[in-house]
Amino acid sequence: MVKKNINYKFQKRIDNNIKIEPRDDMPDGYRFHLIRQISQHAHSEVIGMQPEANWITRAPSLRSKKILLAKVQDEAGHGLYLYSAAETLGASRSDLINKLHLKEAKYASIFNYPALTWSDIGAIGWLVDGAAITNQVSLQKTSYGPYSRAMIKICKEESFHQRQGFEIMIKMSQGTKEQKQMAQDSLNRFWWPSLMMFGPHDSDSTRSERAIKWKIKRESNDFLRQKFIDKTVPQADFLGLTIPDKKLKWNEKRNSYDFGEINWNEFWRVVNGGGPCNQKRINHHINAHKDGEWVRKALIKYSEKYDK
Ligand code: BYC
Repeated sequence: MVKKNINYKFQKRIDNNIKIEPRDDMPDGYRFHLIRQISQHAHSEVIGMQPEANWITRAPSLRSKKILLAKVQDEAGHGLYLYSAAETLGASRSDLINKLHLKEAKYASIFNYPALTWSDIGAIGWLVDGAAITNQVSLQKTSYGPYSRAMIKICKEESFHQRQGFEIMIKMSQGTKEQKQMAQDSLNRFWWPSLMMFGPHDSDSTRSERAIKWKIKRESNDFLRQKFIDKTVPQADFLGLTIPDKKLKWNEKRNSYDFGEINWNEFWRVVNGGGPCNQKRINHHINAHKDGEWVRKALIKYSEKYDK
């Protein structure tokens, strides 16, 4: 009876768009759903540093090196805001990281694809950050206060990241024939995995129903994917590049683009650990985490000594 009452009151707050804060009563299901999503989001930010960091030493100019360095640092910051938001729900950061290392927690499938050329760094900024912003703008209105506030700050930085990527794509596509070909090749490889970032079709999205009821998610996977396609196709036209989808066509009636079927077998294979770089990404994270152990120990000692 008491539990029923809590759930009723809670849903009423959600329906009235009142943010839920860490000390408020909340159903266990809401808490666990958020810890799962926020921690996976945090893992994505941190694992997402790897393909880009791979190019810091090879950036073609000092200017592009400084910008890329700042972007990769921003991603680490996003991870920190998000782990902190998960901690406000009672999760422990070391547990969350442990789950990542044991492959019990997911992170965005896109980061299991390699960044092979400099123009891949452009495509990542343009498409991957572009897709991430489309999703995260809607998450700014998520029902959990700390997550929603983290999203506001993250979106400001992500829009700079998207422009960094688009600037590289402009340079490459207006460069030599070979450079334009490199830009096209990056678009060919990153287009479909970027569409997969939005998750499975709504009909296969097991988490959506509760997430939408609790206003954790404000828009569905398919809605956001369509929004991203509609805004990105004109950008590809501007670059003079071709989106690798023969079925892509403007639909007057829907006022949107129709597009081809995503390879869902590939999506689930990559999500479940079978992508080109899954093992490499996790190994790298495990090693970096071990290397950083002395820093964590030193911080604990310092706080035992001085933070009384
Ligand atoms: N990759 O029921 P569904 C960035 C999983 S990083 C892997 O639709 P949900 C950046 C899903 O977790 C930005 N797994 O789930 C960083 C679920 O698995 P479990 C990353 C995926 O949660 C560095 C199952 O499939 N953004 O910007 O309702 C450099 C069923 O799916 C994926 C976020 O994390 C996927 N693509 O919806 C550059 C946004 N899709 O947990 C850029 C926050 C689905 O049941 N997250 N799965 O085992 C979300 O908005 C939602 O969690 C999702 C999925 C839309 C991703």
